Amino acid sequence: MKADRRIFGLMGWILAVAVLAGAMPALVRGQIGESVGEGVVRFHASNEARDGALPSLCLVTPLAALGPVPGDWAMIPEFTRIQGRTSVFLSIDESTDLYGTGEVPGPLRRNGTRTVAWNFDAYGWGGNAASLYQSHPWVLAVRADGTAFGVLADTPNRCVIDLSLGIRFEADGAPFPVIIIEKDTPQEVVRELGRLTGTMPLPPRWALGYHQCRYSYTPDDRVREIADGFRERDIPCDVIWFDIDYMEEFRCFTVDDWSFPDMRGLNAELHEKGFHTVAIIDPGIKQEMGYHVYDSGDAIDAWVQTAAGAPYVGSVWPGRCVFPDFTMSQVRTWWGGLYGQFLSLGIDGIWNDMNEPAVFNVDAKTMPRNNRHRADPELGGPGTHARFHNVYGMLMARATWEGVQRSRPGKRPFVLSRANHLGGQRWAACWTGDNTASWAHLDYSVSMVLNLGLSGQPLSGPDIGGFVGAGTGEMFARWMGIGAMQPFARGHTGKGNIDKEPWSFGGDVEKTCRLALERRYRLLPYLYSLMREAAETGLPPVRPLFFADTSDPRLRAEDDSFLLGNDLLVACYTKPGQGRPEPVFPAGNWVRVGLVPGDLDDPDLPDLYLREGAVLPLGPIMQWSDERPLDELELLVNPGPDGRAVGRLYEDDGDGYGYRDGAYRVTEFVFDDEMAANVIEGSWEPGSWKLVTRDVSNK
Ligand code: NBV
Repeated sequence: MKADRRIFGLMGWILAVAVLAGAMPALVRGQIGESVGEGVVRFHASNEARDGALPSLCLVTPLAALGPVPGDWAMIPEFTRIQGRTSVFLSIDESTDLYGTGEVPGPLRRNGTRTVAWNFDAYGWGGNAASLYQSHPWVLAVRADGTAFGVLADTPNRCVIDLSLGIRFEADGAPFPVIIIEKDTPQEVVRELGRLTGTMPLPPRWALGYHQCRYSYTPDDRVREIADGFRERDIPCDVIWFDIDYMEEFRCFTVDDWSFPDMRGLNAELHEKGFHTVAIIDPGIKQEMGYHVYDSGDAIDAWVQTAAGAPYVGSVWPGRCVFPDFTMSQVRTWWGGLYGQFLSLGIDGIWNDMNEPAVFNVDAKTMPRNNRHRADPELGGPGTHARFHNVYGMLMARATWEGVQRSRPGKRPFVLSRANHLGGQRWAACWTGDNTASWAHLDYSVSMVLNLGLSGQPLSGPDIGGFVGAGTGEMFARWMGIGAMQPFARGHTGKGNIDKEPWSFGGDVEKTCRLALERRYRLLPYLYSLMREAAETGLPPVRPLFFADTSDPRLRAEDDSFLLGNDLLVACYTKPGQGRPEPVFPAGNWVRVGLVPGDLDDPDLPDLYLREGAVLPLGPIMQWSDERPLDELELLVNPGPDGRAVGRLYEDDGDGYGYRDGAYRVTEFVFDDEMAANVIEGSWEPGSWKLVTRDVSNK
């Protein structure tokens, strides 16, 4: 007995020394919880951690403590400190399903996965990649009974999200708080996430059309050829993109006047034909005296610094580059100011790439973690790159969005950003980076867009057709079919790769692509209504099947299909060959619908099913989103057992901010033997419609 006590005493000492030396985890007792909203509680590791907490970099506004943790609150996290890292653990029961974690490959259901929130230039990423370009330290959990909670690790630092046994966040740097949202449904949790981290601003309607990109369309005549290629073949398209070769030796905010002697004239021509254009801008600024961006940035000492306080120089496309320190508002204002003149060339939207930030020829593929940012006090003041790495892209997108907004206050900015962070939907849409032309990547694209939506980002999509590698015509056709049903639909491919326009794989594939895009354009009124809902509430347009019935266990891991809004089920086939498994359906009579002549017979298009009780408004096929006013609507109706069906439509003039002053209209369509169209919100009166009702129920 005595000997035992001595052994335990000795072990106790060894443990204590190990903990003090930082080699063993130390359980932090006495975590502090405080209510910060209805069903929202924030926990800190301790009083000291709370008092010393740095400002949040993902919340819209700091959250004030409103009172103690509610008495019946069940989700209590356990904080541990391990070797300078903080770990927070929440146990879950076996039947709880986990989602979110942002831009991640693999299945929709995240139980058992490990993600590392660390923005990373992941060219040609694989299915096991732990880190891609964006970081979302966020998990949505849905219990067997359909109630749900969400856990947000409020840290910008590199953060491991380990879902192998419960929910564990482990991050470097200072102790961080976690925010737990507890609600009756996953939808309410996602809406609350939108309230806390912000929602996407309503995009211009043209951004919901089809986009055509490649690295790069050059010179100007090639751009004309592509644009005419769409119009001559009657394949709908709204946007043509300029990748880095439009620049003069990759200097941002310049145009190579050999390839693009009249950029302004080219854009005017494209506008004339119904196209908008988007141009790429990277963060790496060529270190070269006499170049206006370098000179003006240098004059305000704009660059991220080394630990020794000199401008950090890294190599990217233009060679030796410096990088704007977007953590300073003065730098964001300067950067935003560069867009005025640039956009006056007739460019409509901006694409921010390489903003993890990516740096060539260094092992970490980014700048050193001990680089210095001279952040403003509201971001917590100066700090290392380790603290600001994950928000670098988000702050760049913010500077861009704000600059574009200031340059053209009457229009809605459209910005696409490769790197981003939780909350970044306020400033940029997302594409999933340099994917490959493989069936596996087509498959990932479905669950990625779903999980991004469940992580606050409603406007995302992959490079349709795959960026790296050729792929086959069949794969391209399938990809266009699915991509056309996702929020951001852009075809893109890498330098030196084969052509990947809708007509590049021959007549049959071209026909499928035309049908896929005609479907999208018929759905634009519905998609635009969903975007408005996302902007208002944070609910994404692309939703997991389990949103239709949160207590049906069959739907929880389903990621071969998704819901567009609540009313349309998109059954995706992401394997080669025509064998189609029967989709899993939520309860009710889901009816397969055709949207354009011929789509029901095309084996490469995903099948679409309309929910029982829904009215789906379809616009006419247009070659671009504003080709003509929305004066004809076909209403697809699938009446419920009571013979009724309901649908909604949001409309405004597609750009600008008139809708904020009431220049919009929400119409509710109620079918009960006959169709009634009731305007329930807004005062916009664009003219009258021709309405045609089609009952698809075969009843
Ligand atoms: O700007 C060129 C590419 C771009 O096309 C792609 O979409 C980005 O993800 N960019 C990366 C830089 C180099 C890629 C090899």
